[in-house]
Amino acid sequence: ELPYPARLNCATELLDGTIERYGGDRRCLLSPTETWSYDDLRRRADGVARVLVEELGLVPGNRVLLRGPNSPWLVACWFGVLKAGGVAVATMPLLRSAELSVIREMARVDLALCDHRFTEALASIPGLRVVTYGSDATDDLAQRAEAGPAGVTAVDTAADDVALIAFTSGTTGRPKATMHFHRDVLAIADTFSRHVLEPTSDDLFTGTPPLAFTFGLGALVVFPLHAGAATLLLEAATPDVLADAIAEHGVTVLSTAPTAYRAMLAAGKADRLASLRRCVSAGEALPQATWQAFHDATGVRIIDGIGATEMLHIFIAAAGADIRPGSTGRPVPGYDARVVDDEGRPVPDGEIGRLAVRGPTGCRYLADERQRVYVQHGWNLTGDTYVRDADGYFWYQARSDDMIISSGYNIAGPEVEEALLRHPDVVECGVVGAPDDVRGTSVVTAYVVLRAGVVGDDAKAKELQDFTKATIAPYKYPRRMEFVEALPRTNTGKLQRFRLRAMARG
Ligand code: 3UK
Repeated sequence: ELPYPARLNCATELLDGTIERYGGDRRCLLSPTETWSYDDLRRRADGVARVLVEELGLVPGNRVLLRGPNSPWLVACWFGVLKAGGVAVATMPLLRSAELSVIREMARVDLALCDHRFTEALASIPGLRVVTYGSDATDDLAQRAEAGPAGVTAVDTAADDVALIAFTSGTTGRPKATMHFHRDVLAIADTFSRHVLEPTSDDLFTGTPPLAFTFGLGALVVFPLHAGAATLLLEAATPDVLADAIAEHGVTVLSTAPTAYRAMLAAGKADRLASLRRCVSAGEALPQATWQAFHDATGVRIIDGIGATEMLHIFIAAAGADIRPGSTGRPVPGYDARVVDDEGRPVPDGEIGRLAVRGPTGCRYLADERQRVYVQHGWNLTGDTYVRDADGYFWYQARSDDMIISSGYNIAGPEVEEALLRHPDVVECGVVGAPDDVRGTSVVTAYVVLRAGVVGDDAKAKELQDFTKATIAPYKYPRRMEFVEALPRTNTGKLQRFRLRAMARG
Protein backbone atom coordinates (compact mmCIF):
# COMPACT_ATOMS: atom_id res chain seq x y z
CA GLU A 1 0.00 0.00 0.00
CA LEU A 2 1.22 3.44 -0.86
CA PRO A 3 1.28 5.88 2.05
CA TYR A 4 -1.45 8.41 1.26
CA PRO A 5 -3.17 10.48 3.94
CA ALA A 6 -6.77 9.56 4.75
CA ARG A 7 -8.03 12.88 3.34
CA LEU A 8 -6.82 13.51 -0.16
CA ASN A 9 -8.04 15.32 -3.25
CA CYS A 10 -6.03 14.21 -6.26
CA ALA A 11 -6.86 17.39 -8.19
CA THR A 12 -5.52 19.61 -5.40
CA GLU A 13 -2.48 17.36 -5.16
CA LEU A 14 -1.74 17.47 -8.90
CA LEU A 15 -2.38 21.20 -9.30
CA ASP A 16 -1.71 23.08 -6.05
CA GLY A 17 0.81 20.47 -4.90
CA THR A 18 2.79 20.72 -8.13
CA ILE A 19 2.66 24.52 -8.09
CA GLU A 20 4.06 24.46 -4.57
CA ARG A 21 6.89 22.20 -5.63
CA TYR A 22 7.74 23.59 -9.08
CA GLY A 23 6.18 27.06 -9.29
CA GLY A 24 3.07 28.25 -11.09
CA ASP A 25 4.38 30.16 -14.08
CA ARG A 26 5.76 27.06 -15.80
CA ARG A 27 4.07 25.91 -18.96
CA CYS A 28 1.49 23.21 -18.31
CA LEU A 29 -1.03 22.66 -21.12
CA LEU A 30 -0.30 23.30 -24.78
CA SER A 31 -2.57 22.98 -27.75
CA PRO A 32 -1.73 23.86 -31.36
CA THR A 33 -3.02 27.39 -30.65
CA GLU A 34 -2.61 27.98 -26.90
CA THR A 35 -0.21 27.72 -23.97
CA TRP A 36 -1.51 27.62 -20.40
CA SER A 37 0.77 27.90 -17.38
CA TYR A 38 0.09 25.94 -14.20
CA ASP A 39 -1.36 29.13 -12.72
CA ASP A 40 -3.69 29.49 -15.73
CA LEU A 41 -4.94 25.94 -15.33
CA ARG A 42 -5.43 26.30 -11.59
CA ARG A 43 -7.32 29.59 -11.98
CA ARG A 44 -9.62 28.11 -14.61
CA ALA A 45 -10.14 24.80 -12.79
CA ASP A 46 -10.98 26.72 -9.62
CA GLY A 47 -13.37 28.85 -11.66
CA VAL A 48 -15.09 25.73 -13.00
CA ALA A 49 -15.34 24.33 -9.45
CA ARG A 50 -16.90 27.59 -8.22
CA VAL A 51 -19.45 27.67 -11.05
CA LEU A 52 -20.31 24.02 -10.41
CA VAL A 53 -20.94 24.59 -6.71
CA GLU A 54 -22.35 28.11 -6.62
CA GLU A 55 -24.25 28.33 -9.89
CA LEU A 56 -25.03 24.74 -10.84
CA GLY A 57 -25.71 23.35 -7.37
CA LEU A 58 -23.23 20.50 -7.45
CA VAL A 59 -22.80 18.64 -4.19
CA PRO A 60 -19.91 16.27 -3.43
CA GLY A 61 -20.43 12.85 -4.95
CA ASN A 62 -22.49 14.16 -7.89
CA ARG A 63 -21.35 12.72 -11.17
CA VAL A 64 -20.58 15.02 -14.06
CA LEU A 65 -20.33 13.85 -17.64
CA LEU A 66 -17.51 15.36 -19.68
CA ARG A 67 -17.59 15.37 -23.47
CA GLY A 68 -15.06 16.78 -25.90
CA PRO A 69 -11.81 16.08 -27.69
CA ASN A 70 -8.53 16.50 -25.79
CA SER A 71 -8.13 20.21 -25.08
CA PRO A 72 -6.98 22.52 -22.27
CA TRP A 73 -10.56 23.37 -21.30
CA LEU A 74 -11.47 19.68 -21.04
CA VAL A 75 -8.62 19.31 -18.55
CA ALA A 76 -9.79 22.41 -16.65
CA CYS A 77 -13.29 20.88 -16.42
CA TRP A 78 -11.88 17.55 -15.21
CA PHE A 79 -9.96 19.28 -12.42
CA GLY A 80 -12.89 21.58 -11.62
CA VAL A 81 -15.24 18.61 -11.13
CA LEU A 82 -12.76 16.83 -8.85
CA LYS A 83 -11.94 19.94 -6.83
CA ALA A 84 -15.65 20.45 -6.24
CA GLY A 85 -15.84 16.91 -4.88
CA GLY A 86 -17.70 15.64 -7.93
CA VAL A 87 -17.04 12.45 -9.87
CA ALA A 88 -15.70 12.84 -13.43
CA VAL A 89 -17.37 10.69 -16.06
CA ALA A 90 -15.34 11.42 -19.17
CA THR A 91 -16.73 10.09 -22.45
CA MET A 92 -15.19 9.34 -25.82
CA PRO A 93 -15.73 12.12 -28.35
CA LEU A 94 -16.85 9.65 -31.02
CA LEU A 95 -19.81 8.36 -28.98
CA ARG A 96 -23.31 9.19 -30.18
CA SER A 97 -26.60 9.76 -28.38
CA ALA A 98 -27.44 6.09 -27.95
CA GLU A 99 -24.18 5.25 -26.21
CA LEU A 100 -24.20 8.47 -24.19
CA SER A 101 -27.72 7.70 -22.97
CA VAL A 102 -26.54 4.33 -21.68
CA ILE A 103 -23.65 6.00 -19.86
CA ARG A 104 -25.94 8.64 -18.38
CA GLU A 105 -28.27 5.91 -17.18
CA MET A 106 -25.55 3.65 -15.74
CA ALA A 107 -23.59 6.45 -14.04
CA ARG A 108 -26.72 8.38 -13.00
CA VAL A 109 -25.53 11.67 -14.37
CA ASP A 110 -27.72 14.74 -14.71
CA LEU A 111 -25.13 17.38 -15.59
CA ALA A 112 -22.78 17.43 -18.57
CA LEU A 113 -19.91 19.77 -19.41
CA CYS A 114 -19.54 19.66 -23.16
CA ASP A 115 -17.18 21.16 -25.74
CA HIS A 116 -19.34 23.72 -27.57
CA ARG A 117 -18.70 21.93 -30.88
CA PHE A 118 -19.89 18.56 -29.57
CA THR A 119 -23.31 19.29 -28.07
CA GLU A 120 -25.48 17.68 -30.73
CA ALA A 121 -25.26 14.12 -29.40
CA LEU A 122 -26.27 15.30 -25.91
CA ALA A 123 -29.09 17.61 -26.96
CA SER A 124 -31.73 14.89 -27.25
CA ILE A 125 -31.02 13.15 -23.94
CA PRO A 126 -33.98 13.95 -21.66
CA GLY A 127 -33.26 15.38 -18.22
CA LEU A 128 -29.60 15.99 -18.90
CA ARG A 129 -28.47 19.53 -18.22
CA VAL A 130 -25.73 20.50 -20.70
CA VAL A 131 -23.31 23.35 -20.03
CA THR A 132 -20.94 24.17 -22.87
CA TYR A 133 -17.32 25.23 -22.63
CA GLY A 134 -14.78 26.65 -25.06
CA SER A 135 -16.80 29.36 -26.84
CA ASP A 136 -17.00 33.13 -26.50
CA ALA A 137 -20.69 33.10 -25.55
CA THR A 138 -21.34 34.90 -22.25
CA ASP A 139 -23.09 31.88 -20.73
CA ASP A 140 -20.20 29.59 -21.75
CA LEU A 141 -18.56 27.83 -18.80
CA ALA A 142 -15.16 29.20 -19.83
CA GLN A 143 -16.44 32.77 -19.56
CA ARG A 144 -18.27 32.14 -16.28
CA ALA A 145 -15.23 30.44 -14.78
CA GLU A 146 -12.99 33.38 -15.66
CA ALA A 147 -15.51 35.98 -14.49
CA GLY A 148 -15.81 35.22 -10.78
CA PRO A 149 -13.43 35.82 -7.88
CA ALA A 150 -10.18 33.83 -7.92
CA GLY A 151 -9.51 30.98 -5.53
CA VAL A 152 -11.62 28.15 -4.25
CA THR A 153 -11.31 25.80 -1.33
CA ALA A 154 -11.31 22.33 -2.78
CA VAL A 155 -13.60 19.82 -1.15
CA ASP A 156 -11.69 17.77 1.40
CA THR A 157 -12.40 14.37 -0.10
CA ALA A 158 -11.36 11.06 1.44
CA ALA A 159 -8.52 9.24 -0.28
CA ASP A 160 -11.01 6.50 -1.10
CA ASP A 161 -13.85 8.68 -2.32
CA VAL A 162 -14.63 7.93 -5.95
CA ALA A 163 -12.89 10.42 -8.24
CA LEU A 164 -13.83 9.06 -11.63
CA ILE A 165 -15.96 6.53 -13.43
CA ALA A 166 -14.36 5.19 -16.58
CA PHE A 167 -16.18 3.10 -19.13
CA THR A 168 -14.44 0.19 -20.80
CA SER A 169 -14.05 0.63 -24.52
CA GLY A 170 -15.27 -2.93 -24.90
CA THR A 171 -14.63 -4.63 -28.21
CA THR A 172 -17.81 -6.60 -27.56
CA GLY A 173 -20.87 -6.37 -25.37
CA ARG A 174 -22.20 -3.61 -23.16
CA PRO A 175 -19.69 -1.20 -21.60
CA LYS A 176 -18.64 -1.71 -18.00
CA ALA A 177 -18.35 1.21 -15.59
CA THR A 178 -15.24 1.14 -13.41
CA MET A 179 -14.76 3.33 -10.33
CA HIS A 180 -11.45 4.74 -9.20
CA PHE A 181 -10.61 6.61 -6.01
CA HIS A 182 -8.65 9.83 -5.51
CA ARG A 183 -5.68 7.83 -4.28
CA ASP A 184 -5.76 5.60 -7.37
CA VAL A 185 -5.10 8.62 -9.57
CA LEU A 186 -1.92 9.35 -7.62
CA ALA A 187 -1.02 5.67 -7.40
CA ILE A 188 -0.60 5.34 -11.17
CA ALA A 189 1.88 8.25 -11.08
CA ASP A 190 3.71 6.75 -8.08
CA THR A 191 4.04 3.34 -9.77
CA PHE A 192 4.29 3.23 -13.57
CA SER A 193 5.25 6.86 -14.11
CA ARG A 194 7.72 7.18 -11.26
CA HIS A 195 9.42 3.82 -11.68
CA VAL A 196 9.19 3.06 -15.39
CA LEU A 197 8.54 6.25 -17.33
CA GLU A 198 10.66 8.47 -15.04
CA PRO A 199 9.68 11.86 -16.44
CA THR A 200 11.36 15.12 -15.44
CA SER A 201 9.87 18.59 -15.14
CA ASP A 202 11.53 19.49 -18.47
CA ASP A 203 9.57 16.89 -20.44
CA LEU A 204 6.89 17.69 -22.96
CA PHE A 205 4.29 14.94 -23.31
CA THR A 206 1.90 14.21 -26.12
CA GLY A 207 -0.13 11.33 -27.50
CA THR A 208 -3.33 10.19 -29.14
CA PRO A 209 -5.53 8.46 -26.54
CA PRO A 210 -8.61 10.49 -25.56
CA LEU A 211 -8.69 11.58 -21.91
CA ALA A 212 -11.82 9.44 -21.53
CA PHE A 213 -9.58 6.40 -22.09
CA THR A 214 -7.64 6.02 -18.85
CA PHE A 215 -4.48 5.40 -20.91
CA GLY A 216 -4.81 9.02 -22.08
CA LEU A 217 -5.83 10.43 -18.70
CA GLY A 218 -2.67 9.02 -17.13
CA ALA A 219 -0.25 9.56 -19.97
CA LEU A 220 -1.42 13.06 -20.95
CA VAL A 221 -2.63 14.62 -17.68
CA VAL A 222 -1.69 12.77 -14.49
CA PHE A 223 1.92 11.86 -15.33
CA PRO A 224 3.04 15.21 -16.75
CA LEU A 225 1.34 17.23 -14.00
CA HIS A 226 2.68 14.98 -11.27
CA ALA A 227 6.19 15.64 -12.60
CA GLY A 228 5.77 19.39 -13.12
CA ALA A 229 6.11 18.82 -16.87
CA ALA A 230 4.02 20.08 -19.81
CA THR A 231 1.61 18.30 -22.13
CA LEU A 232 0.57 19.01 -25.70
CA LEU A 233 -3.10 18.17 -26.26
CA LEU A 234 -4.10 17.23 -29.79
CA GLU A 235 -7.58 16.56 -31.13
CA ALA A 236 -7.89 13.26 -33.01
CA ALA A 237 -4.34 13.30 -34.38
CA THR A 238 -3.58 11.35 -37.55
CA PRO A 239 -0.04 9.88 -37.82
CA ASP A 240 1.05 12.83 -40.00
CA VAL A 241 -0.37 15.44 -37.63
CA LEU A 242 1.12 13.64 -34.66
CA ALA A 243 4.61 13.39 -36.13
CA ASP A 244 4.60 17.00 -37.28
CA ALA A 245 3.42 18.20 -33.87
CA ILE A 246 6.22 16.23 -32.22
CA ALA A 247 8.79 17.92 -34.46
CA GLU A 248 7.30 21.39 -34.19
CA HIS A 249 7.04 21.42 -30.38
CA GLY A 250 10.02 19.22 -29.52
CA VAL A 251 7.92 16.60 -27.73
CA THR A 252 9.97 14.25 -25.52
CA VAL A 253 7.40 11.70 -24.24
CA LEU A 254 4.90 10.05 -26.60
CA SER A 255 2.07 7.67 -25.70
CA THR A 256 0.03 5.93 -28.37
CA ALA A 257 -1.07 2.54 -29.68
CA PRO A 258 1.08 0.10 -31.68
CA THR A 259 -0.82 0.86 -34.87
CA ALA A 260 0.19 4.55 -34.66
CA TYR A 261 3.89 3.64 -34.36
CA ARG A 262 3.57 1.52 -37.50
CA ALA A 263 1.59 4.21 -39.29
CA MET A 264 4.20 6.91 -38.60
CA LEU A 265 6.92 4.65 -39.99
CA ALA A 266 4.82 3.71 -43.03
CA ALA A 267 4.21 7.43 -43.68
CA GLY A 268 7.98 8.03 -43.67
CA LYS A 269 7.84 10.28 -40.60
CA ALA A 270 10.80 8.86 -38.65
CA ASP A 271 12.89 11.99 -39.21
CA ARG A 272 10.21 14.10 -37.47
CA LEU A 273 10.63 12.15 -34.24
CA ALA A 274 14.18 13.12 -33.23
CA SER A 275 13.15 14.93 -30.02
CA LEU A 276 11.50 11.84 -28.50
CA ARG A 277 13.16 10.46 -25.38
CA ARG A 278 10.44 8.08 -24.18
CA CYS A 279 7.70 6.29 -26.11
CA VAL A 280 4.90 4.27 -24.51
CA SER A 281 2.78 1.73 -26.36
CA ALA A 282 -0.40 0.28 -24.86
CA GLY A 283 -3.88 -0.89 -25.76
CA GLU A 284 -2.80 -4.03 -27.52
CA ALA A 285 0.39 -6.07 -27.79
CA LEU A 286 3.40 -4.39 -29.37
CA PRO A 287 4.79 -6.87 -31.87
CA GLN A 288 8.54 -7.37 -31.78
CA ALA A 289 8.69 -6.44 -35.47
CA THR A 290 7.13 -3.04 -34.73
CA TRP A 291 9.46 -2.46 -31.78
CA GLN A 292 12.48 -3.32 -33.94
CA ALA A 293 11.44 -1.25 -36.94
CA PHE A 294 10.82 1.78 -34.72
CA HIS A 295 14.16 1.32 -32.97
CA ASP A 296 15.97 0.98 -36.29
CA ALA A 297 14.36 4.16 -37.62
CA THR A 298 14.54 6.38 -34.52
CA GLY A 299 16.88 4.80 -31.97
CA VAL A 300 14.06 4.91 -29.38
CA ARG A 301 13.28 1.79 -27.35
CA ILE A 302 9.48 1.78 -27.04
CA ILE A 303 8.12 0.99 -23.57
CA ASP A 304 5.38 -1.60 -24.00
CA GLY A 305 2.96 -1.68 -21.08
CA ILE A 306 -0.25 -3.56 -20.44
CA GLY A 307 -2.95 -1.60 -18.70
CA ALA A 308 -6.69 -1.90 -18.36
CA THR A 309 -9.57 0.41 -17.56
CA GLU A 310 -10.31 -1.86 -14.59
CA MET A 311 -6.76 -1.33 -13.26
CA LEU A 312 -6.78 2.37 -14.23
CA HIS A 313 -3.36 2.19 -15.90
CA ILE A 314 -0.25 0.14 -16.70
CA PHE A 315 0.82 -2.67 -14.34
CA ILE A 316 3.36 -4.66 -16.40
CA ALA A 317 6.06 -2.88 -18.42
CA ALA A 318 9.77 -2.40 -18.90
CA ALA A 319 11.93 0.55 -19.93
CA GLY A 320 15.43 1.17 -21.25
CA ALA A 321 17.93 -1.63 -20.89
CA ASP A 322 15.31 -3.78 -19.08
CA ILE A 323 13.25 -4.11 -22.26
CA ARG A 324 13.09 -7.51 -23.94
CA PRO A 325 11.52 -6.77 -27.32
CA GLY A 326 8.35 -8.82 -27.80
CA SER A 327 7.77 -9.12 -24.06
CA THR A 328 5.44 -6.80 -22.12
CA GLY A 329 8.03 -6.67 -19.32
CA ARG A 330 7.81 -7.28 -15.58
CA PRO A 331 5.31 -6.18 -12.94
CA VAL A 332 5.56 -2.45 -12.31
CA PRO A 333 6.93 -1.84 -8.78
CA GLY A 334 3.89 -1.88 -6.47
CA TYR A 335 2.06 -4.57 -8.49
CA ASP A 336 2.21 -8.37 -8.33
CA ALA A 337 1.41 -10.44 -11.38
CA ARG A 338 1.29 -14.14 -12.02
CA VAL A 339 0.05 -16.66 -14.53
CA VAL A 340 -2.63 -19.01 -13.19
CA ASP A 341 -4.79 -21.92 -14.29
CA ASP A 342 -8.59 -22.01 -14.32
CA GLU A 343 -8.65 -22.70 -10.57
CA GLY A 344 -6.40 -19.73 -9.85
CA ARG A 345 -3.29 -21.81 -9.09
CA PRO A 346 0.02 -20.48 -10.45
CA VAL A 347 1.30 -22.45 -13.45
CA PRO A 348 5.05 -23.13 -13.85
CA ASP A 349 7.16 -20.61 -15.74
CA GLY A 350 7.10 -21.26 -19.46
CA GLU A 351 3.50 -22.51 -19.39
CA ILE A 352 0.55 -20.61 -20.74
CA GLY A 353 -2.20 -19.45 -18.41
CA ARG A 354 -4.40 -16.56 -17.35
CA LEU A 355 -2.92 -13.28 -16.22
CA ALA A 356 -3.70 -12.37 -12.60
CA VAL A 357 -2.61 -9.07 -11.09
CA ARG A 358 -3.00 -7.09 -7.89
CA GLY A 359 -1.68 -3.81 -6.58
CA PRO A 360 -2.65 -0.37 -5.37
CA THR A 361 -5.36 -0.04 -8.05
CA GLY A 362 -7.89 -2.64 -9.08
CA CYS A 363 -11.26 -3.45 -10.51
CA ARG A 364 -14.35 -1.94 -8.88
CA TYR A 365 -17.26 -2.22 -11.28
CA LEU A 366 -20.21 0.02 -10.60
CA ALA A 367 -23.12 -2.31 -9.82
CA ASP A 368 -22.03 -5.07 -12.16
CA GLU A 369 -22.26 -8.78 -11.55
CA ARG A 370 -19.10 -9.27 -13.59
CA GLN A 371 -17.07 -8.03 -10.58
CA ARG A 372 -16.77 -11.63 -9.38
CA VAL A 373 -15.51 -12.73 -12.78
CA TYR A 374 -12.79 -10.08 -12.96
CA VAL A 375 -11.70 -10.29 -9.31
CA GLN A 376 -11.14 -13.75 -7.83
CA HIS A 377 -9.36 -14.46 -4.52
CA GLY A 378 -8.12 -10.86 -4.46
CA TRP A 379 -6.53 -11.07 -7.91
CA ASN A 380 -7.69 -9.20 -10.99
CA LEU A 381 -8.14 -11.48 -13.99
CA THR A 382 -7.74 -9.31 -17.06
CA GLY A 383 -8.90 -11.88 -19.60
CA ASP A 384 -5.47 -12.20 -21.19
CA THR A 385 -3.32 -15.29 -21.59
CA TYR A 386 0.37 -14.95 -20.86
CA VAL A 387 3.55 -16.95 -20.37
CA ARG A 388 6.08 -15.90 -17.72
CA ASP A 389 9.68 -16.86 -18.37
CA ALA A 390 12.34 -17.86 -15.84
CA ASP A 391 13.56 -14.25 -15.61
CA GLY A 392 10.09 -13.03 -14.60
CA TYR A 393 9.25 -11.45 -17.98
CA PHE A 394 5.65 -11.67 -19.17
CA TRP A 395 4.98 -12.66 -22.79
CA TYR A 396 1.56 -11.84 -24.17
CA GLN A 397 -0.28 -14.63 -26.03
CA ALA A 398 -3.84 -13.50 -26.75
CA ARG A 399 -7.10 -12.46 -25.15
CA SER A 400 -8.39 -15.64 -23.54
CA ASP A 401 -11.33 -15.77 -25.94
CA ASP A 402 -9.17 -15.02 -28.99
CA MET A 403 -7.21 -18.28 -29.04
CA ILE A 404 -7.73 -20.12 -32.30
CA ILE A 405 -8.22 -23.85 -31.99
CA SER A 406 -7.22 -25.44 -35.26
CA SER A 407 -6.84 -29.21 -35.79
CA GLY A 408 -6.33 -29.61 -32.05
CA TYR A 409 -3.65 -26.95 -31.83
CA ASN A 410 -3.98 -23.73 -29.85
CA ILE A 411 -2.83 -20.85 -32.03
CA ALA A 412 -2.56 -17.29 -30.75
CA GLY A 413 -3.66 -14.84 -33.45
CA PRO A 414 -1.16 -12.17 -32.29
CA GLU A 415 1.75 -14.56 -32.77
CA VAL A 416 0.85 -15.10 -36.42
CA GLU A 417 0.33 -11.34 -36.82
CA GLU A 418 3.75 -10.70 -35.36
CA ALA A 419 5.30 -13.09 -37.89
CA LEU A 420 3.49 -11.45 -40.81
CA LEU A 421 4.48 -7.95 -39.65
CA ARG A 422 8.13 -8.90 -40.09
CA HIS A 423 7.52 -8.93 -43.83
CA PRO A 424 8.41 -5.54 -45.31
CA ASP A 425 5.23 -5.37 -47.43
CA VAL A 426 2.86 -5.82 -44.47
CA VAL A 427 1.67 -2.63 -42.75
CA GLU A 428 -1.17 -4.05 -40.63
CA CYS A 429 -2.72 -7.47 -40.17
CA GLY A 430 -5.26 -9.32 -38.09
CA VAL A 431 -5.44 -13.08 -37.71
CA VAL A 432 -8.54 -14.96 -36.54
CA GLY A 433 -10.09 -18.41 -36.84
CA ALA A 434 -12.78 -19.01 -39.42
CA PRO A 435 -15.01 -22.01 -38.71
CA ASP A 436 -14.58 -24.81 -41.24
CA ASP A 437 -17.70 -26.91 -40.93
CA VAL A 438 -16.33 -29.70 -43.08
CA ARG A 439 -13.23 -30.29 -41.02
CA GLY A 440 -14.98 -29.21 -37.81
CA THR A 441 -12.13 -26.92 -36.93
CA SER A 442 -10.96 -23.35 -37.37
CA VAL A 443 -9.03 -22.12 -40.36
CA VAL A 444 -6.33 -19.58 -39.53
CA THR A 445 -7.36 -16.54 -41.59
CA ALA A 446 -5.27 -13.43 -42.09
CA TYR A 447 -6.52 -9.97 -43.07
CA VAL A 448 -3.60 -8.00 -44.41
CA VAL A 449 -3.06 -4.33 -45.27
CA LEU A 450 -0.17 -4.08 -47.74
CA ARG A 451 2.27 -1.22 -48.14
CA ALA A 452 1.05 1.32 -50.69
CA GLY A 453 1.82 0.21 -54.25
CA VAL A 454 2.13 -3.51 -53.47
CA VAL A 455 -0.39 -5.70 -55.30
CA GLY A 456 -2.37 -8.24 -53.25
CA ASP A 457 -2.67 -11.17 -55.63
CA ASP A 458 -2.37 -14.96 -55.24
CA ALA A 459 1.39 -14.81 -55.68
CA LYS A 460 1.68 -12.28 -52.84
CA ALA A 461 -0.55 -14.44 -50.62
CA LYS A 462 1.64 -17.47 -51.33
CA GLU A 463 4.77 -15.44 -50.60
CA LEU A 464 3.39 -14.26 -47.23
CA GLN A 465 2.28 -17.79 -46.33
CA ASP A 466 5.72 -19.19 -47.08
CA PHE A 467 7.26 -16.33 -45.14
CA THR A 468 5.12 -17.17 -42.08
CA LYS A 469 6.00 -20.87 -42.29
CA ALA A 470 9.67 -19.97 -42.31
CA THR A 471 9.26 -17.71 -39.29
CA ILE A 472 7.06 -19.69 -36.86
CA ALA A 473 5.86 -23.31 -36.60
CA PRO A 474 4.41 -24.13 -40.02
CA TYR A 475 1.06 -25.43 -38.67
CA LYS A 476 0.28 -21.85 -37.57
CA TYR A 477 0.46 -20.35 -41.05
CA PRO A 478 -2.67 -18.57 -42.35
CA ARG A 479 -4.35 -20.94 -44.78
CA ARG A 480 -6.66 -18.17 -45.84
CA MET A 481 -5.47 -14.69 -46.63
CA GLU A 482 -7.41 -11.62 -47.65
CA PHE A 483 -6.04 -8.23 -48.60
CA VAL A 484 -7.97 -5.26 -47.23
CA GLU A 485 -7.65 -1.47 -47.23
CA ALA A 486 -7.88 -1.09 -43.46
CA LEU A 487 -8.66 -3.14 -40.36
CA PRO A 488 -11.62 -2.52 -38.05
CA ARG A 489 -10.37 -0.82 -34.87
CA THR A 490 -11.89 0.72 -31.77
CA ASN A 491 -11.27 4.41 -31.16
CA THR A 492 -8.65 3.29 -28.64
CA GLY A 493 -6.64 1.60 -31.39
CA LYS A 494 -7.61 -1.97 -30.64
CA LEU A 495 -8.16 -4.46 -33.42
CA GLN A 496 -11.79 -5.64 -33.40
CA ARG A 497 -11.23 -9.35 -33.83
CA PHE A 498 -14.93 -10.10 -33.44
CA ARG A 499 -15.53 -8.13 -36.65
CA LEU A 500 -12.80 -10.06 -38.44
CA ARG A 501 -14.35 -13.31 -37.18
CA ALA A 502 -17.72 -12.19 -38.55
CA MET A 503 -16.05 -11.39 -41.90
CA ALA A 504 -14.32 -14.78 -41.85
CA ARG A 505 -17.65 -16.54 -41.25
CA GLY A 506 -18.86 -14.87 -44.42
C1 3UK B 1 -5.21 -5.28 -23.83
C2 3UK B 1 -2.72 -5.16 -24.05
C3 3UK B 1 -1.13 -6.65 -24.76
C4 3UK B 1 -5.35 -6.42 -22.84
C5 3UK B 1 -5.28 0.54 -21.17
C6 3UK B 1 -3.01 1.27 -20.80
O1 3UK B 1 -5.93 -0.85 -22.98
C7 3UK B 1 -6.24 -0.34 -21.92
O2 3UK B 1 -7.44 -0.58 -21.30
P1 3UK B 1 -8.72 -1.35 -21.92
O3 3UK B 1 -9.68 -1.51 -20.80
O4 3UK B 1 -8.19 -2.76 -22.41
C8 3UK B 1 -7.49 -3.67 -21.56
C9 3UK B 1 -7.00 -4.85 -22.38
O5 3UK B 1 -6.26 -4.37 -23.52
N1 3UK B 1 -3.91 -4.61 -23.70
C10 3UK B 1 -3.67 -3.35 -23.26
N2 3UK B 1 -2.35 -3.08 -23.32
C11 3UK B 1 -1.73 -4.19 -23.81
N3 3UK B 1 -2.42 -6.38 -24.52
N4 3UK B 1 -0.12 -5.77 -24.57
C12 3UK B 1 -0.36 -4.53 -24.09
N5 3UK B 1 0.64 -3.66 -23.91
O6 3UK B 1 -6.16 -7.37 -23.43
C13 3UK B 1 -6.03 -5.76 -21.65
O7 3UK B 1 -6.69 -6.70 -20.82
O8 3UK B 1 -9.20 -0.62 -23.14
C14 3UK B 1 -3.92 0.49 -21.47
C15 3UK B 1 -3.42 2.14 -19.82
C16 3UK B 1 -4.76 2.23 -19.50
C17 3UK B 1 -5.70 1.43 -20.20
N6 3UK B 1 -7.01 1.55 -19.88
